Formats: sequence, structure tokens, C-alpha cells
Amino acid sequence: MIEQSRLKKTGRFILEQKRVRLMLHKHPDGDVMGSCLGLARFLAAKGVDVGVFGNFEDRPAKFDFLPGFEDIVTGRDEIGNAEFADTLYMVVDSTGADRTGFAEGDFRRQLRIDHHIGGAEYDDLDLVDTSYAATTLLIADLLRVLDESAIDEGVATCLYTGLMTDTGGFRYSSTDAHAFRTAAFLVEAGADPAYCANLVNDRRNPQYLTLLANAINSVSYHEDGKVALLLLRPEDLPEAVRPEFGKDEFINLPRSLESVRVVVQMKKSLKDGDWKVGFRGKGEVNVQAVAADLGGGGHFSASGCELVGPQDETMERVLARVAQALREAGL
Ligand SMILES: [Mn+2]
Repeated sequence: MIEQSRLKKTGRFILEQKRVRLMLHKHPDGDVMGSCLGLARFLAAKGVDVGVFGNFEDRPAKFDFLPGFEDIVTGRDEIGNAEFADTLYMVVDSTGADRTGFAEGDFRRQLRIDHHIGGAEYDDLDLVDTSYAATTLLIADLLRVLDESAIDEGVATCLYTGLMTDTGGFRYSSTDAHAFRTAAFLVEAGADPAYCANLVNDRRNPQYLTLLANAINSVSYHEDGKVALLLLRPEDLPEAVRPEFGKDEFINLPRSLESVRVVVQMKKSLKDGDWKVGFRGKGEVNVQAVAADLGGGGHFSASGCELVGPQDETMERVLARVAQALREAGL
């Protein structure tokens, strides 16, 4: 946990800024959406010129109920433009500007608010602490120190949604008393748990079940069933369903099997030979170290990386590193 005095110092610094831009990471999840939109709404009410940048096309529609969703822009016209040189750019819920789709050299003034292991250090005022179950949880602490009464229904909805999604609906090993206490505060401030859960989870189209069936059929088991591997490729889907490829998460499905200690998901990108690889553990195996060795990062029990190479070679490489991690965990 970050001390109140430290939160206050960074918070006051942000409020003093002329212009603040919050940057979503690529493949935005509920935590980064809730963090950026919640913080933006709070700062705007305080008179700060604030905006949210997402330098990519895949805006996840399931978060379209969060206030400010429609105002997200790419930011390409501002980044690197001398006219905006005094902007404070905030890297939120990710390890560095490289995760935002912009290049590190594009910014003069940066600050990072995050709960991931390692990553860039931009400023003494950065707020990075891996003990938070979600970045939205850290931001809730920050905003409560600054002005609790300014957390309106909209801000609370954003922050609650990030907390709910990053804890897997308050089920992951990161879920602690602080997460529940903050959830209770956010509900009192106007967040509606059933509304948020329903809009995030229960608005799928029928193609979803085809994607789900494909994901289940793709599972293979390794290391005596301790590792389950999902192999997701657009070419395995009927043509009509392919546009939906990659929009849903299936990596947690095999996690529910008792024998499975680590889930690996290899998702083929539309560009041939590029793989997005995800790892999930159950609190025993350090999948953060696995991803870090392969050029990625994340958390102890949830991580990912991007690899380039032929399918079989990539799979072998990934499984060998996971097998090593299992041995290191004594499994
Ligand atoms: Mn997060």
C-alpha cells in the first residue's frame, strides 16, 4: 500500500497540471479503461484539461457504458506536436509507454500509475505498487485522499468496473480486504454491481458460442495434465465468425480443472507467425517470470508476451519454459 502523504503529493502535482493525457495500453481491459476514464472524469470536474488516448483501433465495446468512452481519441495529432510539449502524459496500468502503442521517445513529461512488476520509472512521483489488486484500486485511494466527495456515480462506476474485472469478479488471489472495502465505498458512491457485471459479461452475440466451442476443442494437455494449452487461430473458425476472433477471453476456462496448474494460451495474430501468448497460474507457479524470460511481463499468476515464429517451434519454446517454472515451484 502507498502512504497517504505520497498519494497526496502525486495527486496535488497532477491537479496542478495545465494539460494531462491518460494513455490506455494496447488490448485495453476493464482495469485500464476504468482507471483512465474514472481519473479523467475526476480531473475534468476539478478543471484540469484532460483526455484519454488509445493509439489503436480495438476499443472494447463491452465497456461502452463507462462515462467518457465516446471521447477516447488516438492522440496521434497531439503526440510529438511541439504545441503540446508541456502536457503530462500518464502511463496507466502498464509497464511503460511502449505498451501504449506510442514510442518511448514521443513524450517529454511522463508519470506512471500501475500495479505491474518492473517496468519504466519516469518520475519520483510515479505511483507503482504491486500489492494493489487493480490499478483502479490504487486510483480510488488516490482520489479519496484528494477529495472523496468528488467521486460521483460516474467515477465510482469506472473504478468499480476495473476492480471487478481485474479480480475476476473478486475471485483471484489478489483479492483482499482492501479490495472489498473499496468496492463497498464505490457502491455507496453510486456504482451498481449487477449493472456493471451484466454490461461487461452478458451482452454477447451468438457467434460467441462458436468461438467458445473452438477454444474448448483447441485445448491440449502437457506435463501430465498440469499444463493446458489453448491454441486459437482465425483459420479454425467459420468465415462468418472470424471478424469476432480475439474479442473474447477463454484463457480462464481450463483453469477450473483440478489437475491444471498453468494455462497457456497461444493466440495467432492476423499477421502470420505472430503470437500473443498468455499465462495463468493458481498462485503456485510464477508465470510472471515465464513471460519476462520471453520478453513480456505481468503478475505472478497472470502474464503475457508476444512471440514471432512458426507454430510448433513457438509452442515448444513456451512449454519448455513453463515446465521449468513447474519444477521451480516443486510441482
Ligand atoms: Mn490491471
